[in-house]
Amino acid sequence: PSHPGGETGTQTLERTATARPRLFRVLLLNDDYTPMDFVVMVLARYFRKSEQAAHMIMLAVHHKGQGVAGIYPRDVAETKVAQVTAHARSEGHPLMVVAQPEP
Ligand code: NFA
Repeated sequence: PSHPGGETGTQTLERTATARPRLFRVLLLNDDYTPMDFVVMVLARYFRKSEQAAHMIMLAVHHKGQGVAGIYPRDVAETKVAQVTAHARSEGHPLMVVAQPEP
């Protein structure tokens, strides 16, 4: 890169901003009390899943203990965790949602 000032001694190497953000998984954790229909609604509304996909993911969480609702940059993932947690608590459900960095 050229330096119009013509200073010597240091040089900043330019690099096009191609680094991709680290991605985070948003996980839903199973519990014994949150209604299945609420989990399906969450997957459809906050994670843009079809009703059919939402139902399949809900059942996978129910049977396996946890499952991936979506994968996003950190700020998006943390916002979804906060929004879904607030919605669940406002309806009295214990649903747990967490963000976890992709390996
Ligand atoms: N296990 C819950 C029930 O039987 C349903 C559920 C699924 C909860 C997925 C949380 C996550 N009502």
